[in-house]
Amino acid sequence: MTGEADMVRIDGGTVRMGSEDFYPEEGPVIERQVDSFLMARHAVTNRQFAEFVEATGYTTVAERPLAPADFPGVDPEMLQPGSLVFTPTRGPVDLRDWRQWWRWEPGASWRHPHGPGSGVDGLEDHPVVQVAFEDASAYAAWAGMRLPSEAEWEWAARGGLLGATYAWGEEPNDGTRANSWQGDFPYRNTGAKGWKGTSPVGSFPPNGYGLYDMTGNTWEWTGDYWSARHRVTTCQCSPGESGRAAGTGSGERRPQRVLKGGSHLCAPEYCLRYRPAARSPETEDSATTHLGFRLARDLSLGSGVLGSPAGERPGRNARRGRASSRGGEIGADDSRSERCIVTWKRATASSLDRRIVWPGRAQRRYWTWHASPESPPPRSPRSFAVPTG
Ligand SMILES: [Ca+2]
Repeated sequence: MTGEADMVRIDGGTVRMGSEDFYPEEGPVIERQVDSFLMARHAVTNRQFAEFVEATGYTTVAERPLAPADFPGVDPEMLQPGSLVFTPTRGPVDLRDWRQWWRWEPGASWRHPHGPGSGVDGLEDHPVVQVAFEDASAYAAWAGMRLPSEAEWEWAARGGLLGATYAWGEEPNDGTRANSWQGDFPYRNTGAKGWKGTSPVGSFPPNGYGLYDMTGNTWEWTGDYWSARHRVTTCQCSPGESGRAAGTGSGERRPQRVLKGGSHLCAPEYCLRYRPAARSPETEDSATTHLGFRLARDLSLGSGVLGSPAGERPGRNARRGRASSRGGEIGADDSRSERCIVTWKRATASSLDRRIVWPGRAQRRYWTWHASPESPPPRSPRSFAVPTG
């Protein structure tokens, strides 16, 4: 279990979140107050997640069958458990079509990150992947902690180096600073320090606060609902704006959360998101090979668990594999730094809904995605994977 010994005290302050210099979702730059808190030194590892599963019998979202009632008209045979897996291409491809390197893999889960033929033996100290938001929240509740808010995450990622492009300064990653893609995306990866894919936590230098992999390795869940732009600071407790409604976009009925930090797939020519200001959306029930999480905690004990689905208790319903993230009750915005519900405009001007048919085995699954020029995230019956690195 992630315990206090694994945590670093982060003194609070005013974080200037975002950037105007890269992708539109990072703007506008806003200021947020962050209270002092504890942040885990590293992401939750396979070893730690296995302890949780062993103790609770928890079944992750990717291991559960999809409910036919949620997907009328889809062949029930296609609703088997699975998740999204990255596979390098043979050579250069059109980078606008993420389907060439992402595939839906039946049987893929945290135990079998790349599908039934793969496992996590020897990867005990790598970050756990193929975990959905509900899974991360359940682990956090079990450990008596919570997920960090987006503001806390960005504040911690900067490591005291305020205003810098990267967590270490202004120079791009040369492969020694963080686990991001080295070579040509998505077909030739020479590997950061030789690691292609995830690397053991602690393999790369920590940031100024002693935190590992705040850049790269895996993207990490935060407790915040996604917004296509940083929210304006006007804070109105409007009862009409529930977190659920606000966190969805373009007709998407499943809430999305903010991911931070970039991953081992971040390649400058495709996705320069291994920066503290970078952010990415993910639907709560998504699981991929490049997405994990780390824990945070208030300095004072007895606080609630940020990011835990409303009413969810650790361990309960776990064996039944209840698909509670779909259609479940989602409470108001639980961002600790932004307690009241804020209103903001959903940026849909550049969005585009399409309907596609996934190739191969899952051909009859209907996939749609909510596309924008920089990051067209695919949406599946379950996953709304981020094609960014
Ligand atoms: Ca990371």
